[in-house]
Amino acid sequence: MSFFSKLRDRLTRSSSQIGAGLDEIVADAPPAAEPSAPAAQPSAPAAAQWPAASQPQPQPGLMGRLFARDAAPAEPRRELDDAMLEELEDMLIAADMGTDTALRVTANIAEGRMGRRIGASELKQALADEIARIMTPVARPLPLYPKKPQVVLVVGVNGSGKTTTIGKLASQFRAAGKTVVIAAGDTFRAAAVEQLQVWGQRAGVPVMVAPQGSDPASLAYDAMVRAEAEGADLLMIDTAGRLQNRADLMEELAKIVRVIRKKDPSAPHNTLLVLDATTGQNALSQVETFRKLADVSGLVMTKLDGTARGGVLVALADRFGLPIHAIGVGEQIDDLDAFDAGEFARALVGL
Ligand SMILES: Nc1nc2c(ncn2[C@@H]2O[C@H](COP(=O)(O)OP(=O)(O)OP(=O)(O)O)[C@@H](O)[C@H]2O)c(=O)[nH]1
Ligand SMILES: [Mg+2]
Repeated sequence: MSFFSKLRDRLTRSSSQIGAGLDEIVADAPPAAEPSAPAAQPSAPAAAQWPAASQPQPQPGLMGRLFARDAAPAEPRRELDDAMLEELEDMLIAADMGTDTALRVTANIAEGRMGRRIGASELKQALADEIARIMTPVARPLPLYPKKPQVVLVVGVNGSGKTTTIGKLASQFRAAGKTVVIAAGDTFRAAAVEQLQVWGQRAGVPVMVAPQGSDPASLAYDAMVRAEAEGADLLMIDTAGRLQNRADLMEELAKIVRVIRKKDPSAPHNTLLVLDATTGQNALSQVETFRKLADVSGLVMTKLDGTARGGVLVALADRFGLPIHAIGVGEQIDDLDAFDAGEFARALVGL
């Protein structure tokens, strides 16, 4: 199955929330003003009514005309007014797109469409276009440099998917002919080392480990020495998950970076922040915190399968503009792929 089909299948909770939300908003049109209708209409604000009364025949949009040719039943339409925009905004905020982004996206959709009767397909397409426009500049695969070893430091809060992402990336780089070394920088949990060793075996990549409780910074340094000696293309350093509010753990991360730089002042060449899509808006504060400590160069968003909070990726792109290198849609080795803005936008709105 192609990654896009998988994305479309697995993004269902986000896309059904947004897609169904758009259908509902259009279906939720205030009752058309009839000459005999009573003056008081509790559900429709006054502003929503004025054009309805003078509206001539509904103008089908391009999509409407295309579908009409197939003699499909006419798609429900609703006149785009302030009330409808407000519903759209609320729906996008509920889908974790963030208030600022939702406002801007809604304003752009309104442009040139106010007062027109539009159907859900036009609305979905317009939303997908807006999302793709925000996401296209950040859709950039992990850059590869001629520098050997290229040091990739992977950071993030507990359970965000760091270790899994390293396993998936290592296996993909290996398949692309790169030599990779992994450093198991999570020296707190024995299980973490075992987990990485399993991924290493699957990917056919050596995993450097250190005794439990030892200093992860010194393991990182040793791993750099080894990767250099072996002429490896990439060194991926896993780190222990850390809560944003644990100053000691955050300081430890800063130390890893300092020690790596003693060996190579230009390292780490990439600092990947792994974010769990199911955390929704909290991902935004994670980016802020980790950026202060480590020079975060790009993001990986995991667990887009089975969450209705996929909209957070749009908020992240809009707010920080950090490259999104890859997205994860499952636990298997091939459930991670480069981020494609257009595919993501279409999948997210349920097109
Ligand atoms: N459904 C789904 N699960 C994922 C994805 N990525 C990771 N996981 C799962 O999330 C859980 C945590 O992943 P890990 O890779 O161990 O996370 P971590 O950031 O290394 O965790 P700590 O080392 O404890 O901080 C595991 O059960 C993974 O299988 C994904 O894209 N989709
Ligand atoms: Mg881990």
